[in-house]
Amino acid sequence: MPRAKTVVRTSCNRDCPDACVILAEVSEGRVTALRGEPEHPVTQGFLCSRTSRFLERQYDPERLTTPLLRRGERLEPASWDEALDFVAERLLSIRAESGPASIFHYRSGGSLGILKALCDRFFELFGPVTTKRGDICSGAGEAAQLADFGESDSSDLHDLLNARHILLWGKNPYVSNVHLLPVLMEARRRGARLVLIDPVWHRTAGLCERHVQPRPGGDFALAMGVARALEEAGGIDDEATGYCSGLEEFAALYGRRPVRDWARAADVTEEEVRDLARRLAERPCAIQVGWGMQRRANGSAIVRALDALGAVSGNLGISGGGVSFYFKRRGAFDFGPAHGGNAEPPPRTVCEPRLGQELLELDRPPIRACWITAGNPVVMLPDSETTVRALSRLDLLVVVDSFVTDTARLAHVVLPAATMLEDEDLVGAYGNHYLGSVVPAVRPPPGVATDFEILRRLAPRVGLGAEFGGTAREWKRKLLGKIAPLGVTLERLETEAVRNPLAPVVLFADRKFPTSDGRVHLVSEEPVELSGEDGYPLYLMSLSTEKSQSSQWAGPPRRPQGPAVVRVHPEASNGLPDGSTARIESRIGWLLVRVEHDSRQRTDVAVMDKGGSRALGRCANSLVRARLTDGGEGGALYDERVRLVPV
Ligand SMILES: Nc1nc2c(c(=O)[nH]1)N[C@H]1C(S)=C(S)[C@@H](COP(=O)(O)OP(=O)(O)OC[C@H]3O[C@@H](n4cnc5c(=O)[nH]c(N)nc54)[C@H](O)[C@@H]3O)O[C@H]1N2
Ligand SMILES: Nc1nc2c(c(=O)[nH]1)N[C@H]1C(S)=C(S)[C@@H](COP(=O)(O)OP(=O)(O)OC[C@H]3O[C@@H](n4cnc5c(=O)[nH]c(N)nc54)[C@H](O)[C@@H]3O)O[C@H]1N2
Ligand code: SF4
Ligand SMILES: [Mo]
Repeated sequence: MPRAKTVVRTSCNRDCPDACVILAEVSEGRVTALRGEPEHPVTQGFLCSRTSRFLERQYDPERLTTPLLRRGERLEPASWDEALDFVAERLLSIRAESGPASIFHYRSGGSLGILKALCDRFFELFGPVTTKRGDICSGAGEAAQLADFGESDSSDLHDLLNARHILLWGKNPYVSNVHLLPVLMEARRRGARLVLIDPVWHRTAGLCERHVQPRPGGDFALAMGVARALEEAGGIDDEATGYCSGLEEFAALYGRRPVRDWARAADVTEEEVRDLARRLAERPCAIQVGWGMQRRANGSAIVRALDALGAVSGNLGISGGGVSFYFKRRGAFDFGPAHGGNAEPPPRTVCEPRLGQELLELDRPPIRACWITAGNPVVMLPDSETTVRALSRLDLLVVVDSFVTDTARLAHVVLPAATMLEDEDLVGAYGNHYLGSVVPAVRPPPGVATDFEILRRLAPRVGLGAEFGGTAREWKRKLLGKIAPLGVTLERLETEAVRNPLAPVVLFADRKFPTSDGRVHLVSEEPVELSGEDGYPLYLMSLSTEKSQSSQWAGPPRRPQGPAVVRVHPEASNGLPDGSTARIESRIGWLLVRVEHDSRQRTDVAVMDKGGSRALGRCANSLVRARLTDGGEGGALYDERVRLVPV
C-alpha cells in the first residue's frame, strides 16, 4: 500500500534575500522532499542548492536531540529541567550580584524569523541587559542609505523588468540571491543590458555583457570617475537641483580629478568609466548594490557614492531605475507586542564586529554571562581567536543551536533548537516585498524545542511566566496587527503569495525623501582606506558559497574536511603550483590551504569560502582582524591582506 503523503506549505527562514515558499513532502512524520512553490512569483518552483540539501541537516546524526550541560571539560546530556534550572539559577544570581549589564544577549541571523524577536523581549524584561550594536552583515550600507535617503528600501523586484540597463555592483546572485536570476534573465530578454562590477570573477559575469573588475575597495574612485564622466557627457539630470542637497559639494568632490585619474585609482580603464556613465544617462538604469562590497573600511562611502550616482543621473523614483541595497523585511510587522514594554534602553552595547575585544574590555561590571542564539560568532565574526578567548572566560555561556558549533563547544549549556521545518514563524524578505509564514512540517524530535518554547519554559523560572503566555500562532497574529486590517491574515499568508501592502512599487516616486529636508543628501567627502602592509600582497575575499548558509554546511560530507581551497591568479600564487598545499598567512593567523589557480581573478585577491569550521582549520575569520567600516559599525571583513607561503 502506498504511504500517505502530505505536502506542507511553509517559508524558508534562512538569512537570504529570497524568503522562498517551500513545499515540504511529509510521509510518516518525516520530511522526505523539499520543493519550491511553483506559483510563487519569486520562488518560481525552485530552491537554492543549500536548502535543496537541507534534509541532510535535518536528519544529520550529529544534530542535537537533548540539552548539554558542562561537567568539567565535557559537555554531557542533561534533562530540560536540569538544564533550565541551572540556567535560571545562574542568570538570577549573576543579575543579583553584578546587575543586568553583566549579562550579554547576542542574537544573529541563523533564522530571520520575526518571532525570534521574542528572545530580545525576554532579555529586555529580564534586564534590560547588554545587547549588540552595529551590524556585521549590512551595517555600512544601511547607514549610507539612511544618511542619503532617510531609509533603505527598494522598488518592487519585478520593476527591474522595466530597466534599460542593470548594473550589478559587487553582487553575485548565482550564489547569494538565486531568485534574482530569473528576473535578470527576463529583463535581458526584454532588452535590458547587464554589467557586473566586481573585483572577483564569478559565474554572474557570464550573464552580463561586460565585467568591470576594479581593485577591491576601488569603487568609490570608480563612482567619482563615473560622476565626472556623466557631467562631461551632459548626463546630470536637470531636475536634480530640486531633490538633491549638496550638489555643489558633490561636484567639487568628483571634480578633484579628471576621469582618467579616477579610473587609474580604481584600476579600470577610462573607457570602462565612460561606458558606465553612458548607461546611467540612458535611463532607466537600475543599480543593484551588493552586500559584499560594503564590508570594507570605505564600504559606507562606496554605497553613498552609488546613491549619489543614482540621484544625479535622474534614476531615482522612476520605474526601472533606483539604487537597491535592501528591502525593509521587518516593515510589515508590528513589533510593539514583541517588545518588553520596558522603557529603559539597554544599559550598554557591544559593537558586533568587535565582539571578542569588547567583551574582554568591558568593565564595571565585566560581562559574566552570555546568551547566544541563532549565531556562531566564533566562526562568523572577525578575529576568531579573541572571540574564543572572550567566550571562554565567562561564568555562564548558553548557546541555543541545533548543532555543537565552534561557539557551542565553549558553552556551559547548549539548548537544542528546532529547525525551520519544525518551527512556527513569520518572515519578510530583504530581496523582495513578499511575506511568508513558517509552519511546522513535522514536530521537533523529542528533546528538541523551538526558540519560542525554550523561552516559554525558562520564563516562569525567572519570574516572567505571565509575559510568555499564548501560543506561537497567537503571537504571529499579534505581529500581523499592522497589516491584518489591510487583508494580510495568517490564513492568506499560508495559502497564497502575499506582497507587503505597505511597500512601494516604485520607491521615492514622488521624489520626496524622509531626510531632515526631504531631499537626497549627496556624499561630499572622500573616505580613507586601510593601507596595505609590506609582504601581504593579497586581499582575502572570504565569500558566500552555494554549498553553505554562512557556517551551516550541508553534506555529505556535511562539513567539508581537509584544507580549505584558496583561489588565486597563477601570478599571485607565489610560485605555488595548482593543487599544492600551502600556508595562508595574515598579520594575526595562518591556515593550511589548497591553492587553486584561476587566471580570471585579479592578481591582488585570494578568494575563499566564508563560514569554514575553526575546529577543522578552515575558518577565514582566524585571519581577519576586527576592524570597522566607515559607517554603521559593520566589519571590514575583506580588507585583510594575506600571503601564500610554501609549507
Ligand atoms: N549560498 C549562500 N547564499 C547566501 C549566503 C551564504 O552564506 N551562502 N549568505 C547570505 C547572507 S548572510 C547575505 S548578507 C546575503 C548577501 O551575501 P553576500 O555574500 O554579501 O553576497 P553579495 O551581495 O553577492 O556580495 C558578494 C560580492 O561582493 C563582492 N565584493 C567584495 N568586495 C567588493 C568591492 O570592493 N567592490 C565590488 N565591486 N565588489 C566587491 C564580492 O567579490 C562578491 O562577489 O546573501 C545570503 N545568501
Ligand atoms: N569572513 C567573513 N565573515 C563573515 C561574512 C563573510 O562574508 N566573510 N559574512 C557575514 C555575514 S553577511 C553574516 S549575516 C554573518 C552570519 O553569521 P551567523 O548569523 O552567526 O551565521 P550562521 O552560520 O548562519 O549561524 C547561525 C547559527 O544559527 C543556528 N540556527 C539556525 N536556525 C536557528 C534557529 O531557528 N534557532 C537557533 N537558536 N539557532 C538557529 C545555525 O545552526 C548556526 O549555527 O557572518 C558574517 N561573517
Ligand atoms: S536559502 Fe534563500 S534561496 Fe534558498 S530556499 Fe531559502 S530563501 Fe530560497
Ligand atoms: Mo549577511
